[in-house]
Amino acid sequence: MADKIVILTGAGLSAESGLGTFRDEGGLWAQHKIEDVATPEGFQRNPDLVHAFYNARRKQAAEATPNAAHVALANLQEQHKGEVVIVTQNVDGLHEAAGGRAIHMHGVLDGALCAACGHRWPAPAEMATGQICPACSAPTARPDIVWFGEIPYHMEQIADHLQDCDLFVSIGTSGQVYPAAGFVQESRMFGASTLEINLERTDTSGVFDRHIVGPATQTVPAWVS
Ligand code: BJW
Repeated sequence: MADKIVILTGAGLSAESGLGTFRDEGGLWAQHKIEDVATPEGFQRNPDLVHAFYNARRKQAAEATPNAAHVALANLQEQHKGEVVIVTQNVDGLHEAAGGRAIHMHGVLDGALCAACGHRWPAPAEMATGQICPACSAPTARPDIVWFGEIPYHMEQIADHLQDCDLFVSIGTSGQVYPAAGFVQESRMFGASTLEINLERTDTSGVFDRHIVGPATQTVPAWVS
């Protein structure tokens, strides 16, 4: 196997742990308007609605357990002779619950962020409008989630990893949201070979060198072994 591997994961990885994806039939975006729950403007308009959306997802994620794909990736990180970097778009903690490590580019469900001063702290199970920031005392607590129009976290660190990886693998993501959707081209530009693992072909499948099609709990353990 390649020396340095960068793995991008998306909602499809956690689907078989019972967490809904966004764009599949009946997914989260079929039930909620993106502009209402996943933009800073939506939060300004109706913070109660946004808190209710993330409180429900926080509860669901806390009850979920890692599946065979999370475990296989954690084992790969543990056993691979080279470096295995996981960059996840997922805001659940299932990589860590499986014993792995991940760079959370879209934030975390169990985090709170002060919209005024940027301080971050562990979120209570239920967040509510007007909760006080422990650092600056402003009533501006929000979920520590990267919404549309905001800059994802750790972009410099991720760019460095993409530049010196030998293999880039995308697992369970539709490739519709940037900048993550552009990582495959970025890694290719620097000479990496590329592999997509997904339940089905995606809009960006054409860019990848190789594909493995099927449910993550079967395809990922088989690829890792
Ligand atoms: C399985 C499976 C199984 C199922 N096994 N597979 C035009 C207008 C306005 C903005 C833009 C624009 N063009 C581009 C933009 C930028 C915008 C964007 O990309 N918009 C697009 C919609 C066009 N992006 C942003 O605004 C980002 N910020 C940004 O670009 O800043 C500028 C900047 C960047 C870098 C440097 C400097 C400046 C921020 C994006 C934030 C995304 N946030 C969300 C919501 C918050 C998190 C949350 O609430 O959970 O993140 S959106 C949502 O989509 C979530 C996800 O992380 C993200 C990706 O979704 P994902 O994971 O791919 O899920 P799905 O459902 O789409 O796909 C699931 C896949 O799994 C499918 O392919 C299935 O087949 C598969 N699957 N079961 C294997 N069992």
